[in-house]
Amino acid sequence: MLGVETLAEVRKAACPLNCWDSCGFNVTIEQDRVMKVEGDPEHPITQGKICGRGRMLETRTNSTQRLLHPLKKVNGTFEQISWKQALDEIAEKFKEIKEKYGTTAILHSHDYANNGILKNIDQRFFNCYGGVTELYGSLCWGAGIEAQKWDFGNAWSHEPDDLYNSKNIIVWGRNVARTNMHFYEKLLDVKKQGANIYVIDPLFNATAKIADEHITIKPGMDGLLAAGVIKEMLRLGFEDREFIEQSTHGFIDLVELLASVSLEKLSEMTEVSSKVMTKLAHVYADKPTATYMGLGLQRYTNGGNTIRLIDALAAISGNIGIAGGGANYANLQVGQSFAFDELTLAHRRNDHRKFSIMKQAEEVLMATDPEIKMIVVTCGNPLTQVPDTHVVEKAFSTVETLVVIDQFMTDTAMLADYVLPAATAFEEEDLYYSSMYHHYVNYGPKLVSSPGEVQPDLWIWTQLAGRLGFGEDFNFSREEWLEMTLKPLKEKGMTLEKLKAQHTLELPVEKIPWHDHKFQTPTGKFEFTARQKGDLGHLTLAVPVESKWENPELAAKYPYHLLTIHPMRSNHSQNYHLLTAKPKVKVEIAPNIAEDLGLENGDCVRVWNDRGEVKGFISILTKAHPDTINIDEGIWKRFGGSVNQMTSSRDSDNGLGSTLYDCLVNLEKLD
Ligand SMILES: Nc1nc2c(c(=O)[nH]1)N[C@H]1C(S)=C(S)[C@@H](COP(=O)(O)OP(=O)(O)OC[C@H]3O[C@@H](n4cnc5c(=O)[nH]c(N)nc54)[C@H](O)[C@@H]3O)O[C@H]1N2
Ligand SMILES: Nc1nc2c(c(=O)[nH]1)N[C@H]1C(S)=C(S)[C@@H](COP(=O)(O)OP(=O)(O)OC[C@H]3O[C@@H](n4cnc5c(=O)[nH]c(N)nc54)[C@H](O)[C@@H]3O)O[C@H]1N2
Ligand code: SF4
Ligand SMILES: [Mo]
Repeated sequence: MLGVETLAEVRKAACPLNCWDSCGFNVTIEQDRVMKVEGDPEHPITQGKICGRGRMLETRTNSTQRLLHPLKKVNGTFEQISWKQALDEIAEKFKEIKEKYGTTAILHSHDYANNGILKNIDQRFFNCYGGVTELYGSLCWGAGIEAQKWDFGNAWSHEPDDLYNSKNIIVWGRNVARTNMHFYEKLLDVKKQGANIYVIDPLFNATAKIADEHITIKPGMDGLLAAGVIKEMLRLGFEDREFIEQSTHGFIDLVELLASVSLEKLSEMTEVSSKVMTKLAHVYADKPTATYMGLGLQRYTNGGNTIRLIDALAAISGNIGIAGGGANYANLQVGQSFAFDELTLAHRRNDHRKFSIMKQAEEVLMATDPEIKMIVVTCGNPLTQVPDTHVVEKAFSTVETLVVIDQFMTDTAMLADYVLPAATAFEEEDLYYSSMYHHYVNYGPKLVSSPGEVQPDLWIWTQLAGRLGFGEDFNFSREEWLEMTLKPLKEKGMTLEKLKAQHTLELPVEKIPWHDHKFQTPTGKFEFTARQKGDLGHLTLAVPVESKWENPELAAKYPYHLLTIHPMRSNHSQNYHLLTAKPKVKVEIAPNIAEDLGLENGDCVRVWNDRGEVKGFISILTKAHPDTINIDEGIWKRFGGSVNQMTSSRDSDNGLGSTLYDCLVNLEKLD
């Protein structure tokens, strides 16, 4: 055994997954093979603990299901071809399309499956090519980011350890124990020290179990709950007058809005008692109170307004810019630390067109001048992840040429004309960060060789650039690329060399954002009314489109509210095919639905609406808001998915977010 042990080596690395936590890893390697992925105990935030998705990266890397060679679809079946043939043919298409239709006849459809900074080089490629049709908005966090830009001028959060300064912590629509495990660890810690934790969520999730109080709410109604709490704070005289008078704009509009509705009406609509609203008014007044919002609560047609009303609550209670407070949603300061312009060369494009990420499929089908002739997919699986799957499938299967770069034969790859096999994170060097939670950047070295003919995305772009005549724009070593991204940090003493030696570096961010009350809005103040947005800039009491208040007929036909939250053991669609041979669709229902329909655990059911249907097996939740159903997102079509058969491609009130959870359905038992 001794001989075997000496062959193994433990190297520090970083998690590449699109996740709040951006963990540091210790990876065991033996004979050019990843053996085990564990947490790095020396990482300042993640401190040696990682989740199952991180550990599964070993399985993903070593899986026999990996794509190993370039593939081309010929007469409906995939044939293995050489890289030379694949790249020559794809480059030829690029040239032909540019000549005949213009560069925007190509759509770049992508998401952020890998947080490596060099993954953004695909944008450099498309810009140097001349500028293609790109996506705007985000399925993930778009409505909330835009909302905070209107209110504060930017979306910044407090540093993780500021939690130790909070007296009260409101976890608002964030499934912390499942999606943000190091924040959960800290919550356990501060709870021991006496902080009070409140969880506001339609589902009684694992975080609710450790809360002092779980507040259940009708999905999509959180803005109205915040309005009720503000109303109570004003009635009780709890508002921070000094902050409101000196550092905010548009307070009078908010007061007028709240005068137009009674607390009883807000209670009826949110399905939260007015007593709870009064209680929360006391909690917000008992400073410092920190608000930690999740992304679940803004995936609604009223999502931007929801986040803005919660921001307003944090503001009027004087919890902005103070230690232990904050309206914490995301932390764009992290991403803003790097040199993206230099990496992506946006100025090089001559032509440009933008499609909404939510409605990309409809836009492809409707596009004229020019029509979309080719779609290139990177770091995404739109067939399972983009709403309204039927339309997505139609658009992606009718386009003349579909190129998918991925590690596995996903639902999207199945439709492709060319599938190019991409490396995993352990097979290439990169820097990893996340703008969601903490402010450390991690270094991920290349640890093992790729199997088969697999190549990193960067190699693919470099090869194509060479064939298209802008190879010199890609003539850099990995080291040079990485140094390019770190340029703005160099003067602060943060170099690639230092990062490689320390494996992680703390980025220079504001730890307590807005402590000087200087906001990045047009007025320089916190804006209850976003001055430059006209009518849209006013707060409203909007509710989800798919609700009995907006659409009683639809609600009569489809009485249940469908959530499709993030799965425990997979990052979106990435792990289901590796977890078991036959993953099952689990339909979680509130106890009242089981009672009303006489359902038992394990019953086979159909869930449907006008857009589509999914079949699965019942699991009755012990506690959940009445009439609520959840099916975790991410399941592939071949396993009975995707839940996005039923979701809508509408966008949020501010145009930049998805409305994935704004979804009514019906449910019936099958024999
Ligand atoms: N295990 C796991 N972790 C992940 C991911 C994953 O796929 N799997 N994905 C990562 C990514 S990309 C993201 S964006 C984050 C997302 O992280 P989260 O925001 O934590 O996750 P979501 O699943 O989007 O939803 C979070 C919570 O919102 C609640 N919710 C839904 N609608 C409402 C509402 O109207 N009001 C309130 N108050 N609550 C509501 C849900 O019940 C759920 O508890 O997670 C990251 N971490
Ligand atoms: N119904 C519903 N839908 C949702 C959500 C929801 O909560 N409910 N959540 C939304 C959210 S928050 C998000 S962030 C999106 C996520 O949407 P996606 O990012 O499309 O989802 P993933 O399943 O992570 O798919 C990423 C694909 O990229 C591949 N990949 C991984 N690493 C690399 C790489 O380095 N290079 C290349 N070329 N490919 C790689 C993976 O193998 C995988 O097939 O989904 C959204 N869709
Ligand atoms: S998925 Fe998130 S929590 Fe899990 S190891 Fe990666 S960064 Fe950490
Ligand atoms: Mo996301």
